[in-house]
Amino acid sequence: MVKSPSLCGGRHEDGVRKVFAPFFSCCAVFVNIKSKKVAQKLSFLRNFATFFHKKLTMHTRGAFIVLEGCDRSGKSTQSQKLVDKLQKNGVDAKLIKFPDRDTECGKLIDEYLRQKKPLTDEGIHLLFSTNRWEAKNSIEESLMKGTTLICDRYSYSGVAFSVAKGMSLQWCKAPEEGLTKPDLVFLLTLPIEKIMQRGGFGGERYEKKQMQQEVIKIYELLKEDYWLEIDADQTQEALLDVLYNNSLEVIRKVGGKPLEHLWT
Ligand code: T5A
Repeated sequence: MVKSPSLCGGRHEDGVRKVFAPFFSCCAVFVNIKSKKVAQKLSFLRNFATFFHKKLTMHTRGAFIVLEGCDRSGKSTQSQKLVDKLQKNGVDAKLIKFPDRDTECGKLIDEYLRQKKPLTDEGIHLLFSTNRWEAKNSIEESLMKGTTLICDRYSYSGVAFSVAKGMSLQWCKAPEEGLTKPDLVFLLTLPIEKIMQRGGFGGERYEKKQMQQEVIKIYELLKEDYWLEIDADQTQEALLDVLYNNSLEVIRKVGGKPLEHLWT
């Protein structure tokens, strides 16, 4: 299975670093000031101390994990549950979501989605993208501090919903270029009939059968090797287990990996 989550960029790792990093630094310095002869004899100890010093001071970042899927596929429910479960198990994790309806630009998006405000397709597409650019710095700061981010929708929603309306794929991807690339994308899939039976479907602008069917097709085009398609037609508990186990694996793997950026 996976390494203990407390060792995956969590608070405990910081504690271990704080206690042992100075110790190994002292070892390295102490071994350095010994006479050449002794130092030669003890060179293995210096290498050992330096190795562990590097290991303990190496930067460990958080993972960027995105949940995508059609409307009502259960993304918000599972994103919250996943963050709760990670936190309970000692992982430094935080929930973010797009659109973020609380920013100035998010308020315009909210009015558009609730059919209170008309906008051109291009206009709303760029607003959704701006909403993500507003958060880019804080996303990267959190990840570099070791916080794992669970993100409810991201650029793939932006592209899928706009292309489903008939816009060009290339045009829609362009404003997303340079945003932080996720380490893992979960695509929650569910037959359209089941989606329509779920609570609240039909209230917002895009919650229409044909639109959602088109969105599913575009997601298929966007899939890459860091995506994992998950059958969302299962109990919330069973679904959470799948998401949690796969998230832990990625959190363990991203450790010292640099951040990458979208579609470059
Ligand atoms: N959009 C978004 C764009 O066009 N461009 C963009 O760039 C972005 C980011 C709003 C719209 O904006 C579009 C896409 C959307 O049309 P939103 O704010 O994410 O996006 O929409 P919400 O209405 O908040 O969320 P969704 O409609 O996407 O629903 P979720 O989050 O997938 O589903 P959730 O968790 O709210 O669950 C829906 C219902 O199903 C039940 C829940 O209790 C709830 O009643 N449920 C289950 N029932 C049975 N079994 C399970 N396993 C269940 N899990 C949840």
